[in-house]
Amino acid sequence: MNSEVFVLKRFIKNVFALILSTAIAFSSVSIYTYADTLTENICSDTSSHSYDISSDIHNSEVRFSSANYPTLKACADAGINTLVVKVNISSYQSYNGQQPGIMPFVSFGEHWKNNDVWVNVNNTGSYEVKLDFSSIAPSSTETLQFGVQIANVSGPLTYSIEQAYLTGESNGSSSGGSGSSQGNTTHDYDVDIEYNYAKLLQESLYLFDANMCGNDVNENSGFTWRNDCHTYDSSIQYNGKTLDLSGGYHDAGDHVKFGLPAAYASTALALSYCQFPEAYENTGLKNHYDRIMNRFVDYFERCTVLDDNGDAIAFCYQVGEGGPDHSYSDIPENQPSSQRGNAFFADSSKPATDIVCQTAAALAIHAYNENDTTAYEYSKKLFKLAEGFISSNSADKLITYDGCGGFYSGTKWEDDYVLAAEWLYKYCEKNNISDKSAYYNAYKSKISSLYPGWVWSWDNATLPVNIFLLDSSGNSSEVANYIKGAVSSRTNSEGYTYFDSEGWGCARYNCALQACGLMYDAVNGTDLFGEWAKGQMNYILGNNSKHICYVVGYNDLAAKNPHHRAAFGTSGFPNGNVMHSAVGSIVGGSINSTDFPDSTADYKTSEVALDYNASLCVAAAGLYSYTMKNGSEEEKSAQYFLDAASLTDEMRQSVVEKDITLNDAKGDFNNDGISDSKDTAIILKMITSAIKGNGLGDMNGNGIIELIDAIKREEL
Ligand SMILES: [Ca+2]
Ligand SMILES: [Ca+2]
Ligand SMILES: [Ca+2]
Ligand SMILES: [Ca+2]
Ligand SMILES: [Zn+2]
Repeated sequence: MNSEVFVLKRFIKNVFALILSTAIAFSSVSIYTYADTLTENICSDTSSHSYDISSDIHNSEVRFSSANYPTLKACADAGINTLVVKVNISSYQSYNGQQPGIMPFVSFGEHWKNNDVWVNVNNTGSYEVKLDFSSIAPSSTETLQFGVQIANVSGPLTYSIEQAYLTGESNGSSSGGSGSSQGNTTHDYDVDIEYNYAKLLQESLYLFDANMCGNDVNENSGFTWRNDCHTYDSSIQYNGKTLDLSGGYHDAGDHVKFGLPAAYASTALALSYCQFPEAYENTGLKNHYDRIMNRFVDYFERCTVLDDNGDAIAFCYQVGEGGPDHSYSDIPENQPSSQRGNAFFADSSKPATDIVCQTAAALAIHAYNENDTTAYEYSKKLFKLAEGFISSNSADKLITYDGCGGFYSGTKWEDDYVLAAEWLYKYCEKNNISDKSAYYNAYKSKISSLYPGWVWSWDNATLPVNIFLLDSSGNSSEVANYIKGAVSSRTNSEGYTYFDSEGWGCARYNCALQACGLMYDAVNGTDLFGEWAKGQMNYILGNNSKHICYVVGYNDLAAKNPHHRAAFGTSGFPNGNVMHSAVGSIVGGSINSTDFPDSTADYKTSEVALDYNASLCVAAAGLYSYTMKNGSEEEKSAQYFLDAASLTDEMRQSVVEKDITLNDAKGDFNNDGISDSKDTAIILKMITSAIKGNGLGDMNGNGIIELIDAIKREEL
């Protein structure tokens, strides 16, 4: 695995907002109102301007304002929903080999939003860019500016704005208000698939078994192919204290224990049970859920460093590092401590307010669900630790990238802070604890500025914070508006709604958007998103033009080559010869199913991860509940979970027993094109692990995997 190619892993494009303080801006304010009142010119200065963009800025932006439409609310009231800008670029250079591009945007209060619209610039000339901003905070009364940013350029840059205007042109295609339901957008591809969300939920929990870490994996993982690993995490130093930070879960196909996605995954899992308890209780899955959730909680509690008074002074937000971990390319059980990397702690010198708050939220929701007083105490301690960070640092110094930069670089902590405050409040209210007023005040201090601005992810909780409001001061109706806006502007020709962050994890974001729609309905007693979510999930299960199912092991159409080193069972990228089936894990997938190669080497589309499966769990649980309430008799009867015996068989099946094309004539069992000692190692592993290879590794063809086969491979 090449560590360099992981540098931008799961990085999201809206980080451009961060660099705006250094942007160059000029403003043109003369307003011409056309006869058609829905079209308003907002730019009078069409002359060309030249800039010498210094190397540390590499972008330039122009801003406009409109006296008639000074806020997003004024736009929404008048039916204005689209910004159109024509930019003529007469000279530019790309910055550091990166792709130059143009982004139309709106800016209001502290917010900067472009709905991820980006147009590549590959030549000089004229470009027209459009931004449909109807889903962005339509009730905001903060001062509004419109603009375009030209990014990834270095000077000299010369361009003019030929035209900039506002229109109501997308009215016809944009969705209605929060009152009308979002119908199914997918097509029927006539595929014979069972749409069983109970089985889907049951299997999706097993990703957590595949990713268990510690000295008790052997006895706890549902997969026989997982064993104890990284046991040396039990002795980690922090300021003279020795901490046992073994346990928990690997992040993805790699083995680092990253803070943000673990906090997200446990938050999502706890919310799935909180909102849809029947999905676990009616299907016999509560025990498995408990085993997974308790492991997260136990790990987070041990990651919390207490002083003699029992107050939290630090929180370990990461064990292991991407660099050394990605230069190691074998199963977790064999990873030496020399390729583990360091552990990282949030404390007064390195506040990681987003991670600490998101973890506090997970613990608070778990405490609320299970009446777990210890989890509540730890949630409270972590929230207090975060409040200490906030009171002694300026707002822009409250996130650290130490150890996780380039992998999970958080951009905002206020969302996580409010999510934690909401659930601490709910726990206190349920248990008559007077501390609830402090949590209410914390919530109140931030909630009105937290507009839904991106799908729910490890970096952005603005959708869920506006679903679980404590009063009417949030942006509840904008949750529904945001989801409908995303469906209208981000749906492919097959009806699948995609979010794409540099190509990573489309299916995960799709499930997270489903999850938000289904939770919104559950909280508000509405029925806006059930049919739409069902169509999306059925697409994921194989109802698409390529007939590909993105959930490993769910059916015969399922992806067979997830990027997951433990499942590889061997070193390298054993495409086609993945040894173990990581049943239940959802791969990243692609924007269009026709672009999905099902290859271990294409990790942007094939990797699996904690946050991916947690999003899947919420959506699957929500769809189970929705179907049992609203489905036809046929749909309801398709909802059943597998009995323990058949589940065990399925879970423990090895992919090499299936119809994989083997390349064993040359002794190249991991399909990396060379026959070498790695292939011998596969034979040796098969001898000791009782995996039956259907011919794989049987060099002398006598039907038995034995030492002589390894020797024959070595003789090649
Ligand atoms: Ca053990
Ligand atoms: Ca955040
Ligand atoms: Ca090989
Ligand atoms: Ca043999
Ligand atoms: Zn491990």
